[in-house]
Amino acid sequence: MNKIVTLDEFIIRTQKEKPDSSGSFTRLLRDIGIAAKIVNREVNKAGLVNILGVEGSTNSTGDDVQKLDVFANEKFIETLSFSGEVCGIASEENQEFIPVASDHGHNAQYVVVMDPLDGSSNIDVNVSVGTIFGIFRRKSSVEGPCIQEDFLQKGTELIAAGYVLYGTSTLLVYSTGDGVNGFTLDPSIGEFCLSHRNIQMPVSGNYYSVNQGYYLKFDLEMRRYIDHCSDLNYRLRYIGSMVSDIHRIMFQGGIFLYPNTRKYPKGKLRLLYECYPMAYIVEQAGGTALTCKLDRIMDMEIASLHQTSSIVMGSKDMVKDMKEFVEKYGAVIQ
Ligand code: AHM
Ligand code: MG
Repeated sequence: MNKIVTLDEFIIRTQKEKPDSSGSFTRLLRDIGIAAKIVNREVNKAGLVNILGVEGSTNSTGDDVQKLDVFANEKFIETLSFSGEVCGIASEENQEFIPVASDHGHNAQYVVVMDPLDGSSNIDVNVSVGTIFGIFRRKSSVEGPCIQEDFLQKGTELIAAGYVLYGTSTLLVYSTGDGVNGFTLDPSIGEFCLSHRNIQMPVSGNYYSVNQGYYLKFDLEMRRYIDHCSDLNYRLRYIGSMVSDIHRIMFQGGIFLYPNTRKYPKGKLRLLYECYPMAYIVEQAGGTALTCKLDRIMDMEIASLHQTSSIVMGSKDMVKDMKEFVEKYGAVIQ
């Protein structure tokens, strides 16, 4: 029987191999794992919310029943704030970044960006949701509080990123820049255990994932590419939770698209909290992540915390095909 490798063991082991490892990054990654477990517990109880009390009300034990995305946001912020390794957090749920008080974040070198519960439309109906996170080394001096520039870094500056999928099982997938590994939560021991070592995305596949309901609002080149996917009998899968949709593609190959629409001319998904970290993981697994204008997501300049982008990512050869459609039809007046 193979020995189980827990997330904590794996993090310690792999970080020890790095010559300049101080231990603080190790502790930060472990804390993200802890926050994910706490959120997972609540996600699993979500179906009981109408029995235990309606969201926004007070339940029988006198506690406020919170919306799950608010709960997840609070838990991640709380756990990271007390870790001592983080000087600031930027969350999709908060307009501004949150500096960590100096007694907890004293000499802390990292900032975390996150979407605590992505796929929010799925929450109330028990369909998979996820957490997305990215870690940057701060730009500002460790002597003072964090500043906006610590967060407004390009995807190429990420030193780690990952996601948690709260699905049929709960998985934590992350990378520190040398491949992608996945850990499945074993509820019987309450530990994330290494289940998917060195994940490699297939170079091609036959799944495409896009909100086809917006088809008429997409630019011509995207419509032509989607027609092409349909012509080839690719299988359409769209959960409405990017983490879940990308997770399928990580293992089975495929392409995920959230193009600009008339409603969202610059795209809907947030560069900092969603696009950069997922692009980091996809690239680390051998895939490609571009905007619909064919710029590499990781190289996109960022000017504000909640900046959005169009995005197309997935299997290398499929993104290459999509590129040809943009090159062919992109300049055509519609
Ligand atoms: P959220 O952060 O508010 O949950 O929005 C992000 C989600 C993605 O996970 C998903 O791919 C997309 O929004 C779904 O949007 P739509 O319903 O417009 O297709
Ligand atoms: Mg989101």
